[in-house]
Amino acid sequence: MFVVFILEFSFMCNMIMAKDFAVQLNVTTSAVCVCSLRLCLVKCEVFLLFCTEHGAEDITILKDGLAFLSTGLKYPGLPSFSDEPGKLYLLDLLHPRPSPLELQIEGKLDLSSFNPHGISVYINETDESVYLFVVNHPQHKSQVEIFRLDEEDTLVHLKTITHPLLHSVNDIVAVGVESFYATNDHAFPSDVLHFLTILLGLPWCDVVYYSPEEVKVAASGFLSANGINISPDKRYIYVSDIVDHEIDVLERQEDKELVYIKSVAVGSLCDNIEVDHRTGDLWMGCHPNPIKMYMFDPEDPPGSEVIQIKNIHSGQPVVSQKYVDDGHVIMASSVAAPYEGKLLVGSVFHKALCCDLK
Ligand SMILES: *[C@@H]1O[C@H](CO)[C@@H](O)[C@H](O)[C@H]1NC(C)=O
Ligand SMILES: *[C@@H]1O[C@H](CO)[C@@H](O)[C@H](O)[C@H]1NC(C)=O
Ligand SMILES: [Ca+2]
Ligand SMILES: [Ca+2]
Ligand SMILES: [Ca+2]
Repeated sequence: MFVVFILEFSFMCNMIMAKDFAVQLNVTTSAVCVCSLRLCLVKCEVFLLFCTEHGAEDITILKDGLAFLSTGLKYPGLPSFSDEPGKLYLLDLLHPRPSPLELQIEGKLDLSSFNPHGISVYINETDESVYLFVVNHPQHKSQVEIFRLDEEDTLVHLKTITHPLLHSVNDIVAVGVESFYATNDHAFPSDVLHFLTILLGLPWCDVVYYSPEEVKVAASGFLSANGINISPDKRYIYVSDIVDHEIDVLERQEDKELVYIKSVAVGSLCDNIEVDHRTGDLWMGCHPNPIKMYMFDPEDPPGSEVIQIKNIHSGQPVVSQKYVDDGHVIMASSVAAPYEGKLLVGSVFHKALCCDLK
């Protein structure tokens, strides 16, 4: 209970200290006035994963239209409407009527405590094998699971990775069959100490590089590092510094360090980042009012917001809001993944939407 209170309080403080608090409140209350909302809403189909609603915290889509969904996250302080373990789903967007297919997991992984969070895919271009990397929190610990996709609906569990530097992992981006960059959303595993860093505005969260040969802090200086992804040319890494309301651009170096290039303000608390394979545009599922996530009230639900950044490497990146919702269609959006005119929107504990972008 104490931890829940601390988390709620920390988010309240962030919101109150945020420079654009008023604007954000407006986003939720005036949601229905935004034209793009109507356009998108009319064309969104709602997927209910299972018959109830278990969230799809992270989603990523391959170039051939296969989408992976991570569902059923249990995160301290946030609602979860299921006692069942988390599951991974596959959705074929090229199918005329896509519907989520549960992925079967083979291997030694304990499925009864499976609690999947951020995900990322790595493809070996030589033999086209697909590796799925999943942040997992059994008993609220942090570890990374690596799977290989075999046949159509089976994931073979290859490896569990734990390391003291990987203490509060939120999301990952795979850069090899056994290597990745991971964000820590807490500066310390302890909620109380983390809360203090947020309250004092200390940007002590980091991004960690992992490979079997080397594990190290690759970048630091984040208030709370959440979503992470990579540019289509693999040169840049994007990190959502969620509490700081910005997306940070970092450049990869030979020695695996990430060098800070710039930050792009997004005016919202953006969670996961997906990158359009063709255009390089960034798409984020964001939380316009996270207080409502922590103090969950079905009568006054948390809203959702999808933000896109075009031309992020230019002198003038274009930040635009592509979808907003006061929570009556989808609550707590955490990811927005584009694919050939379609957009999948997932959420921390609610459902997933499939929208047509027109
Ligand atoms: C909120 O939105 C209304 C209507 O769009 C606008 O008139 C008002 O100035 C906005 N308030 C803030 C604080 O942005
Ligand atoms: C990629 O696949 C090829 C062909 O199967 C294999 O020889 C190679 O070792 C793989 N690369 C990695 C990094 O596993
Ligand atoms: Ca991810
Ligand atoms: Ca920052
Ligand atoms: Ca996240």
